[in-house]
Amino acid sequence: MNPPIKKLPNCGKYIFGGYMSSKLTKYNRNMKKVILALVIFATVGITSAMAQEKVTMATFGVRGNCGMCKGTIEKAAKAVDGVTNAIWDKTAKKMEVSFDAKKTSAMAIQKAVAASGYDTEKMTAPEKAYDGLHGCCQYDKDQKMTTSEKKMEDAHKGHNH
Ligand SMILES: [Cu+2]
Repeated sequence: MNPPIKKLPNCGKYIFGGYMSSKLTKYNRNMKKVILALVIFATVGITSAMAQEKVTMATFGVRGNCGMCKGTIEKAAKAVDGVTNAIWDKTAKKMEVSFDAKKTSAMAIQKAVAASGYDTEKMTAPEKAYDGLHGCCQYDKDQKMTTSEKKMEDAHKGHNH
């Protein structure tokens, strides 16, 4: 790998010095390349982030029981084109989604989730899909879920004021 070093009497030092400095320049050139690459990387990253559509977030209620439900619900939502994230809260029976509003809508995501067997705030799961769920996942159809609009009302249900 080393470039051949010519062995000339009394000149060894110079040649070696030249070799070292050429290595150093190479190193500097490589550093420049690395820095340039980083700058390009950062620029491309920033540009694409700016070009990216604004992420829309939505929250809606989804019924379900367990971790298996969570998997199915989130998978169904994420399968919708434009959805970037979906998190279902087992306790609150609530779904949080992030999506590109140019590609999809909260309603379309609710439809997809319902089609997988789970009732959402606005969509009821088809009987067939519900029946196809694992026994432990067949949630109570009257199960309370956190709804985006009726949160206060629900919280105040049971006590009069
Ligand atoms: Cu389940």
